[in-house]
Amino acid sequence: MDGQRLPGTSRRERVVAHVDMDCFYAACERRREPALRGEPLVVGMGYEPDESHGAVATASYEAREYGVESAMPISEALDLLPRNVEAAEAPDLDISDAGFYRPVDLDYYESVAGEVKTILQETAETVREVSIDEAYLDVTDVVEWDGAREWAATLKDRIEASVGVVASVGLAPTMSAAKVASDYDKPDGLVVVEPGEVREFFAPLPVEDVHGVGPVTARELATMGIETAGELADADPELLADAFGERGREIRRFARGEDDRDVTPKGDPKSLSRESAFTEATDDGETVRRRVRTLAEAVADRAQRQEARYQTIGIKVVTPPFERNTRARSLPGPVEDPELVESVALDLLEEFAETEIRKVGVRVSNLDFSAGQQASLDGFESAGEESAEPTDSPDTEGQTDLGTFDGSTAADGATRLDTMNGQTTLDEFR
Ligand code: DCP
Ligand code: MG
Repeated sequence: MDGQRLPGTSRRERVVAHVDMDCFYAACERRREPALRGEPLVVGMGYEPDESHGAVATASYEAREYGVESAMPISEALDLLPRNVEAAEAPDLDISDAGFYRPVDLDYYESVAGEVKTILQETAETVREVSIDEAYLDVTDVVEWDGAREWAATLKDRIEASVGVVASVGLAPTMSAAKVASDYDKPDGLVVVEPGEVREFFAPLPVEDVHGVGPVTARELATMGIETAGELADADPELLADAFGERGREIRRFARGEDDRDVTPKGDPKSLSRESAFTEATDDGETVRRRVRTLAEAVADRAQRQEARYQTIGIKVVTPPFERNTRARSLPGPVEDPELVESVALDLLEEFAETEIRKVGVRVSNLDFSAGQQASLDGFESAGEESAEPTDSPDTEGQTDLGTFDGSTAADGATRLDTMNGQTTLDEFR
């Protein structure tokens, strides 16, 4: 959630996954034109058939063997890898050393990316999308290190089977290590770096692989005799601070595998939530209720500070080992009412009386930010008609299941309703 810890709670080592699709634009082209599979394929920005202008957006791994790479001018790519159609006609060219070229079709790639992201949102509690083909997932609650490889293999299979493109996945206790891990064995990679192995994993890698180190910093580090992440990890922090300021210390920390960043969804919040784990799972109702009251207060306070009103109030209950249960209740209209957050949360919690619980959370969603804006703009009191989101579907007697507790990053507020395990699942997604 937001990384802050409440007093008396513990935080387990996180499990972060980084998912990055292999030669994504080329993979999309192959999905709709299967004859391109296994062939050298170049996707060009500004590319036109029979012309040589434009730049390479991506190249399939077969085309990369000819030296074709992203951002290269198409004219240069054509020198390395002639067009298939031309090679077929030219006596001096060998068709087996030629490739296919296609222009970029971003709308199509975005639709494919949307299918992948839907799977990711369904898989993980928190998803941070960082580009069209890349996302971080916090999967601390759904996977343990013992089962990490199998979990990632299942995710990869699911993406390939239902979307038809291949993802490389890295799992590690930090975002920066997970990113390097997903890139480590591309294509079709699956690399797990367990806690305690991060520094060893980084050590032999070039400094460019460390988060925050670009080509310029890498060149400067090289002049200081620092070429690998291991050398950066062992470098004198004062020297690094002299050369790069505070950032110098930071890249050293990243090279040592220290990275406290939390996986947080991007964009406007679609929900506000707080959660908290018990040091040991408990079935003591009063202990759990007390924690839920604290969380409800914290969430209501945050909503107030952000001038957000809410129409849905929900809880999350995690039972051992990692089973997530979410319940929510929708109100007829948006409110700002801390006492209601507490009473609804406690009410929903009753279903779990005498259940052993390891973690609880409280969330408000279906947010409406219009009140504050309108008041400050024209002094009108908002009745909430201008809600930023469409209204949630009605709750079925508290049985509504909020698919991703805090992972909704919907920019357009699209709301999907489908059925899972016989319960209504309400899943906000992009
Ligand atoms: N892209 C682009 N121009 C670049 C780099 C990338 O247009 N200079 C586009 C095309 C890629 C997509 O973004 O398909 C994703 O970028 P990646 O860096 O993830 O590259 P790929 O997915 O193509 O390859 P990889 O298998 O290395 O991830
Ligand atoms: Mg990629």
